[in-house]
Amino acid sequence: NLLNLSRVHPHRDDLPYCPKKSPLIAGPIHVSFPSGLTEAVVQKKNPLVVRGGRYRPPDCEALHRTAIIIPHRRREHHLKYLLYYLHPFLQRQQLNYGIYVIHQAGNYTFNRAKLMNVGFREAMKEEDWDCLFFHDVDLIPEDDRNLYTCDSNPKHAAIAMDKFGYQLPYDAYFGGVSALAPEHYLKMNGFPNNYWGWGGEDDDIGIRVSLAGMHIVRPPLRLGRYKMIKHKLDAGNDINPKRFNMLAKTRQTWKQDGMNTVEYEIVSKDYLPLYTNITVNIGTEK
Ligand code: BGN
Repeated sequence: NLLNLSRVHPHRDDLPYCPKKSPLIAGPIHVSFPSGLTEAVVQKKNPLVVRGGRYRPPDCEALHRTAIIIPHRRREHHLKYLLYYLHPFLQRQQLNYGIYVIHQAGNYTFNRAKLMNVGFREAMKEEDWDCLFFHDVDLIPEDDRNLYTCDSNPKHAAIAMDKFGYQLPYDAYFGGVSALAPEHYLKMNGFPNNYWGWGGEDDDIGIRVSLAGMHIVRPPLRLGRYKMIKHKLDAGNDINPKRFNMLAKTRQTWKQDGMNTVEYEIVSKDYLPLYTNITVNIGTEK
């Protein structure tokens, strides 16, 4: 059982709990992409972040433990900016947090949702996280009142992206950044493993939420704002032509494909200064 495997985080008795509402939250963030940014600069600006990209507030015991799961391949440039904004953002929210980058090994077609399943399992082995944020590498939150904590139902956080005119593109949209408690994740059998290439997997995940008897919650539109780092469709992430057919069958497939069937091999796990890097071989389409 995944949840039993996780280590229970000991409470630091000497510290009071953090307040319900962090006094460090500042509201809107001006997001720009300074040239010449390096990971060394990000490290310098975040002296309390420790090995593996972990942090706990220094003067209070956090009320929430959030893991950030970032599926990744050949987007180092984006990752650097995300880390630059995300570390201070999470610290202002007084969270106990860890950042996991799940790096797909090899050149085979990208599989975002399967990488998320890997991230869930590997992160839960390390810590009793009470919330997981599944986070695209190219989305920067623009307001720190958009709390990186979980709700009683799965939460869609990236609801107002600049590329969609700061509106939800369609009612069922569940892409970009979403937050699930471990119980939610297991209840919906995690995410699908068989969406190779761009598109549809986030819609499948949204359908799973309702098939598992839950519903999507969202922060207010003025807070769930994100700036997307501009880029072209990546090589190795072609549009998935099968996505329409697959989506039509989610109701029949979700219990047979997901967390209960995910197979992969860890290639390496590195506790880097700003994040835990997990390189994984997730195989190829069957
Ligand atoms: C949708 C995609 C999502 C994507 C959003 C926003 C599909 C499935 C066929 C209906 N869904 O159209 O995956 O996140 O656009 O770009 O392609």
